[in-house]
Amino acid sequence: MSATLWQNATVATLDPALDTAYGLLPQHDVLVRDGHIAAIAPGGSLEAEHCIPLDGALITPSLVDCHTHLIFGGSRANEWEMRQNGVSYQQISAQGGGINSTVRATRETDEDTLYRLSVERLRNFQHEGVGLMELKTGYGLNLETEAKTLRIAQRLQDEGHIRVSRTLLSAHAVPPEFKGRPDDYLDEVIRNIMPTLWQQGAFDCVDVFCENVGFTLEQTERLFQAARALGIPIKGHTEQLSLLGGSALVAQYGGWSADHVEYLDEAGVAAMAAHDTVAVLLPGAFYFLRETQKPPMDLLRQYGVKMAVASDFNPGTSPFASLRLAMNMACVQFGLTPLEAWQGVTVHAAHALRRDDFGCLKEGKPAHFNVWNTDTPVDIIYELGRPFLRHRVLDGRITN
Ligand code: DI6
Ligand code: FE
Repeated sequence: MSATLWQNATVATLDPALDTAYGLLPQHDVLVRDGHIAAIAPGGSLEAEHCIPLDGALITPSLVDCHTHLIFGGSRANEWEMRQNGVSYQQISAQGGGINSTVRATRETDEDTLYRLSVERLRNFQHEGVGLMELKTGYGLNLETEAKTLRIAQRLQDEGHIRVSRTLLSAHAVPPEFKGRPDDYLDEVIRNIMPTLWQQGAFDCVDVFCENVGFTLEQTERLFQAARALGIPIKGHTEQLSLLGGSALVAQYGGWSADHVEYLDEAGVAAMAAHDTVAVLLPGAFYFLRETQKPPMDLLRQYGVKMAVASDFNPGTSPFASLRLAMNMACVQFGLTPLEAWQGVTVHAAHALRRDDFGCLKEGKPAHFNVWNTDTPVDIIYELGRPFLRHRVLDGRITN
């Protein structure tokens, strides 16, 4: 049995059971045995054959990005340039732009190329200490390409780049071959795409874009009923651009998280609190779309809804491969405290994925943690661009 002692660290456990901010334990040692945290104890009280002195450096849990659309082909940079030059979104859409331009490119890009692109897009997240990432489909919109996307997600984990949670977002948009027939496409998702891929064990949770420009509340519920019948966990993109009641629906179906939630009302907040549905805040899209309606922060706090923060990395509305940037934006734009932002990418993000192997640091959990070149958690959010990460550790092994 090999054991490693990480000595004299400032340990921000983020353990909700501790009553200090950040669950902070200064001058503590962390003992790792067989890939798990065997003990966290005051410095000098533990021994091991292999010691790594840290001189007060910060240890935190691995970061968790619980909402991304990382796997896609093509680029929409040209569309953004057109928009900045005054071309309207309708004109761009009429020329085949928007989500469906990414769908076309994702279908056309071969699997190895798409995999290599994804590895490249992951790199900055790895440098930021992200250990677990949720990856959505939703740029395939047919069985073949949704399956291809999920194989790539699995391969990113199998080849050691990152741990993944795989989400089926086939109900993201209506693909061109079903243009004007959203219910027929939804039938295809419910009868073919979702059950086929679920039977293969290809994904962990199903998602939907419930919005005026996506799927209606009724269509969303039809998807959730079909998912429930198969025992598939659900979540939703809800209340991003308007109030449809999608978040409350997600909660009623016992959903893991309702994501975006800028237009959420008190009834929705209450439903989420009652069902332990996490509110996933996505300030990157809010910023990039120049939105003005902020999530109801005071209500979320008042009802004790857990809040996560994620990158929403995608080519249309949040092309930012940085969870640290999302943390900063969540603080500056939505008014989160730095502590809330830290909880949002650790304990609450792990809960949004129902993954208790990640989240906080405590005895018995897998040793997924980061060592940073600072002793102050707020530095990671405050001084963007400075590469604070010293080590990214997964299952007790240094991965960088
Ligand atoms: N909400 C969004 O902001 C993105 N998807 C979603 O459901 C947009 C994705 C894109 O434009 O490619
Ligand atoms: Fe999204």
